[in-house]
Amino acid sequence: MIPLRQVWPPECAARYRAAGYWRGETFTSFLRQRVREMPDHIAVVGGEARWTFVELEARAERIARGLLALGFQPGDRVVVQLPNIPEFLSVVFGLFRARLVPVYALPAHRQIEIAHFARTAEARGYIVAQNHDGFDYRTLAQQVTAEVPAVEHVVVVGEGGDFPSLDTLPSGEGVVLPEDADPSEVAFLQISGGSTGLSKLIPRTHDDYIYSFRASAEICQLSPDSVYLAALPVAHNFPMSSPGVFGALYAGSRIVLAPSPSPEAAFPLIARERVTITGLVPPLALLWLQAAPTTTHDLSSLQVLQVGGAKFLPESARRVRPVLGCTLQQVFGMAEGLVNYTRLDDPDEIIVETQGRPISDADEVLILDDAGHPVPEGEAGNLLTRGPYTIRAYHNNDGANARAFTPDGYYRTGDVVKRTPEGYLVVQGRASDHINRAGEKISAEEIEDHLLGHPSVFDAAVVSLPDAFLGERSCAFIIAQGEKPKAAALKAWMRTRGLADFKVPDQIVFVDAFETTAVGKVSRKELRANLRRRFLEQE
Ligand code: J2J
Repeated sequence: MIPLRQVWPPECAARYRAAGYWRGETFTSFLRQRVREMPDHIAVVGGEARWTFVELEARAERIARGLLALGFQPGDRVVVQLPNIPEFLSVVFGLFRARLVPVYALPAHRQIEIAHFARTAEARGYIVAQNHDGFDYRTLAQQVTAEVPAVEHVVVVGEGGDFPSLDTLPSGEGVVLPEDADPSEVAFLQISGGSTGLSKLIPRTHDDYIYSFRASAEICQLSPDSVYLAALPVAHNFPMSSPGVFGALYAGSRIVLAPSPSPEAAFPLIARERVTITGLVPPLALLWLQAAPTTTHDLSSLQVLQVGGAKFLPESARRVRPVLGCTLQQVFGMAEGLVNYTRLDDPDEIIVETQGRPISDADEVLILDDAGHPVPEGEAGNLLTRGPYTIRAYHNNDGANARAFTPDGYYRTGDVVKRTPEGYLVVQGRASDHINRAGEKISAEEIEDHLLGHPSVFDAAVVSLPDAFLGERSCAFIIAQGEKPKAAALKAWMRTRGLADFKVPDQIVFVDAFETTAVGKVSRKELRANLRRRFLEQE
């Protein structure tokens, strides 16, 4: 087995270790530690299940043995596509125990995305739930294995049908579990928001990721008395690590998995489990603010509501304390690394007006103009960052690496921010052309590519438009060829492509032509900006 690596320069790595950011822990070793300290503490609640730390570890070990007995080899990558069910945790800790490398897909992903992750990660396995939200993932697994034959093993949580199910894995008696990982190894591959083209894979090490969620748990003041509600899909980096389910388990807190983030599903769980903290994207926070005043469920246990993934506007932010009676924490993070938080004891103005400051003193932040020079303090510029939990390279993607990282290892976030005198960041917008639809990032380019595959589409440009509820919605400007299709038909066709549903354009506008300059075609970026500006002026 050749473990995947994420390379920080040796002197940086040495500094991060000496400063105690990287402590040599792994996912397996920290779970072991909790089992020793608090074996019978309920760690995971979801559906009917209430698992103690001992049970979680025992289940993970059984899965680890079963997967190795099935034929996986340590080092193999396994795409994991599970909703918010307890098995998400037993499966991923099982993978870590077997030294297999999870690749996290969202429940919304479909054939095109999963096949892309499987190919890019060279995955040998795919673990799905039988069913979620009315969708049968076994059908998707059939399609993916037909398209990517290297995916040899599918395991289903629930009834497996043609595939083995988690409950009927071989017992693996006699299978010797491998030694624990080197903490500097890549533990898993996370999915990028995908600002250009298809999503990139983000290799995160035990050292760096555990530091980020351990420090996050401290910032959020988690303790064994805390109860974290995973309302957003746990495969997302935010509910996974900021502090998310892993930060909560690290702190010995209890995690509760909500099947959906809607007030109808989440409020009764908050009341029953006495939830103290949860995280939402802005549109869901708005729904909660709307539903809370008339709910019959007791939400008084809630101490902290985190909001992140997209900009939470100050007018909405101001309503959180009066309506929900808890502290708002703004979270501005990215799966590539850097996470900013407002602190729980910050003055209201900072909590309402800013997206927080970095986790770590070792997070290096640059705010540069387009020519690469630092902007005067307090002015808006492009955010670049490097530090003890920000990656230096994507997995297997030289082109993206050349664009996204500077030669001295800074990650170009694509976000445009200002810094306050206190060192807090205020997100102004972004330089890259993606749509942040309720926290889901959609690449304009990826959607344009699909639209161009339709016989009646001559050209397409996809832009974000402001949306009162979603924050941003996607709008496709289309030049038709031949007979102009109906917008609804075009959307329906997009739905058949095997893409996550959130990528289907919210709005379609037909235009006769795109502008060109005297010199020739304008850049796609300018074209999108112009279309967007003119459309908004007309409204
Ligand atoms: C404005 N834009 C934001 C915010 C993220 C914690 C929280 C969120 C993510 C996440 C995450 C924003 N205001 N509060 O991984 O650990 C936009 C920025 C950023 C991009 C990253 C975490 N919070 N954003 O959203 O990888 O544009 O991570 O660069 O999905 O979301 O998206 P993603």
